[in-house]
Amino acid sequence: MVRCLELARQGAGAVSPNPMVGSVIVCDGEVVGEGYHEAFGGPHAEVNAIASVGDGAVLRRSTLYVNLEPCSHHGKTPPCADLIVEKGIRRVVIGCGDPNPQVAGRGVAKLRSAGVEVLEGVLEAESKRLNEAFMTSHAEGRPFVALKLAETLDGRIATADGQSKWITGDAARLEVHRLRCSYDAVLSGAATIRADGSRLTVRHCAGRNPLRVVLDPSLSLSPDAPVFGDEAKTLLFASQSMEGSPSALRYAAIGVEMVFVEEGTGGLDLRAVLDELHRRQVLSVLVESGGRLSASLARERLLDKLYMFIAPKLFGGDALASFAPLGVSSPDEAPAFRFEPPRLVGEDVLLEAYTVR
Ligand code: AOF
Ligand code: ZN
Repeated sequence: MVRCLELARQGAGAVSPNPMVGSVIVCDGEVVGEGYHEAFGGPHAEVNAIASVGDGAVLRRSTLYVNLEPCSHHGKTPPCADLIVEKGIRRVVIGCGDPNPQVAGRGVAKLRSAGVEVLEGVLEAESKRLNEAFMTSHAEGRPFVALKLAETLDGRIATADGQSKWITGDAARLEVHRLRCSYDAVLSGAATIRADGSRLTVRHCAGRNPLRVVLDPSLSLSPDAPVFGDEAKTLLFASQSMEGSPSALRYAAIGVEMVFVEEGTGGLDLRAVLDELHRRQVLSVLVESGGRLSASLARERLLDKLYMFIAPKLFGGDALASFAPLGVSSPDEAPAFRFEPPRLVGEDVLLEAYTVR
């Protein structure tokens, strides 16, 4: 199963909105075949693994390992559960169930009713974690939302003068670009984009550019801003009241796609933004923004994960905090997180934390 997960990861950045899946075939204690889901719309992991074993007699004596329940539906490809039965594979070992309502247990049921021995839940937590975006998208009906912060030891993202370049070092910057590749979308607000001259593209490593999502309620950014450059697609969210305005027409003229949503108290209605991204099959969003948007996401309990790059520096209490006021009066009201083991990235520390709900 460890090898399945390793294989599955090779599909990162190429399979969304489908899950990352790897499969290994074992006969008499030896790996005789393997495969993974390589591209969206392409053959599933199980199909590739089975195809890699030429000999039908070997398959009939083998166990198939896969990190996600085999599918039972006719999608862009025929059901993998049927293929497994047809090939006479006797035993299947599964990492975790498939939350896709078209599958959701039916894959396992199909296998069992055909007499295949099925073992479920092997490295289940690791399997769910690998596809956390796919899982959240099905379970919550919205994208998985991660917030990236580059801050000082005292939780500051800019000096009192508003300077934020550069808090963390080169290694952290490279790591952020790697993160961008693995997310379907990168989201930021107009003020941060203006202050940083952000492009929100992947430049320090090889990989595809995610969709850029810009929140600019009053369409204040210039259409010439680097974030609208044509090296990646940008989706611009603005307030409903801007629809048909002269500024909106200027963006339309340069081919930037706009979505108009209602405005709440602290800016655009974030649930409406996430709803729209979900409709567009965006499974995961990496937010790289300022303290106001970070606080709104935390307040509305929309954060699934934090990536905090912490620089060994102090800016002090007059500098800009990573979160605007949250209105937490007692510790038990605070949004709470669970740390992953910390990791040194160059001279900085990367703390990953998951929301505890
Ligand atoms: C994959 N790759 O290796 C497995 C998947 O539209 P389709 O036919 O490609 O089906 C997509 C669904 O199939 C997907 O949402 C998931 O529920 C299931 N399993 N998908 O893309 C794979 N095993
Ligand atoms: Zn399948």
